[in-house]
Amino acid sequence: MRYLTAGESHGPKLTAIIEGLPAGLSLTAEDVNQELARRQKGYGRGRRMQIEKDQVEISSGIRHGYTLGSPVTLTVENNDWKHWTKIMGIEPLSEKDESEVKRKITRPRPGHADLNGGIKYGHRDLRNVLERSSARETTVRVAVGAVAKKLLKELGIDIVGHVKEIAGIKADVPEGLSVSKLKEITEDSPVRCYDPEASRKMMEAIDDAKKNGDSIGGVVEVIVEGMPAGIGSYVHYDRKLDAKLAGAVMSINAFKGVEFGLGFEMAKIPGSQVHDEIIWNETEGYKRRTNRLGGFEGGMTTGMPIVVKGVMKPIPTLYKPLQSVDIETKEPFSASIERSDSCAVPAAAVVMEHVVAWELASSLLEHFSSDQMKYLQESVKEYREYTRNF
Ligand code: EPS
Repeated sequence: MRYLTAGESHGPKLTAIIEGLPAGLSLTAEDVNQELARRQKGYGRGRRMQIEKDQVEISSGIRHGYTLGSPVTLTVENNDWKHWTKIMGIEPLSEKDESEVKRKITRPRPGHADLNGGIKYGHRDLRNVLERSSARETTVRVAVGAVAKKLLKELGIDIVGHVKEIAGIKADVPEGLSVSKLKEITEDSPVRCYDPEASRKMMEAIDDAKKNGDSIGGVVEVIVEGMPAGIGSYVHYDRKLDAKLAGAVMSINAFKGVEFGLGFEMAKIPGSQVHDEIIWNETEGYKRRTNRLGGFEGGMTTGMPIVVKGVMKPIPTLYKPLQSVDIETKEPFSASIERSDSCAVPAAAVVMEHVVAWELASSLLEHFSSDQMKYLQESVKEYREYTRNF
């Protein structure tokens, strides 16, 4: 399976095309819309989220509620586009409009794609960079991931993303909590966090950041239950599934690091307290007594829950901007101020959930190559049986 996305933050719409989905997967616009609504929530978002009410239009690949096996096209309109039709117009500008729209962005924001993107594509109006590098693109990535989540669900695989930490405030989350419990609790939290006391402090930290014209980041975690063992491979670097997941997580806007299980903590403790002992019982087959490695050994799933964390840096668009250089005059200036969110970590938890869902769904289709959901389900069932008795 593969997909492409297209669209600018203030352009008419965002588009994704998914190719390689099996036929016979039940899918409706509502399946996607409920995930888009989850991404739009979260304490700390700016005004843009009040303008948008993200809704998908599915224009190919589905008939009467089921995938056909042909490419699926998903589009989400930008409501804000109507305010940007001149600035972001597709057609050449008339002379009159040109003077109106001329205000170029020439002061790159430190930490954003502005300067490097301008250098790369030769854009002297940095709007040409920031429109596509904006995290608005994560909208259609969630739409794509929603389709993947539907496929995982039909294979008995459940997934959740939640917030572990914002601005150094850590959530107290009991170990081994089930995905369904985490979902139930975090869905009602304004910061998508299990711990109510930490949630309160996180919201205070967001208020403070907003007051100070600053932004804050955090750590999000995705947990997946039900992945069979042995997906991915140890035989070649580009077939290691944990490596693919790490790449996918790092591709989310503003993400700067990834950890599996105990992650960087492993550097501090001996092997006897890191590796997970192997056990077996008739009903469940092979298991690990603990899950410190987060569901991966040798680039392959162990059959234990996948536990992966990602760190999101504070958003680089600051109302109290840092110093930058005007690319026209080369004079030092404060960076451009663009409308922004003071904290998008709760939304990022939803984005990461969907990005991980996509990688896992793709890896399953690679392993159990199938053009029909029915055969995919049968193959996975048979394989689970095999791994239990191996
Ligand atoms: C973003 C800036 C803000 C965010 C946006 C990402 O948008 P705007 O420039 O329109 O105020 O709200 O996020 C989204 C639009 C979204 O859907 O998540 C940026 O510069 O990355």
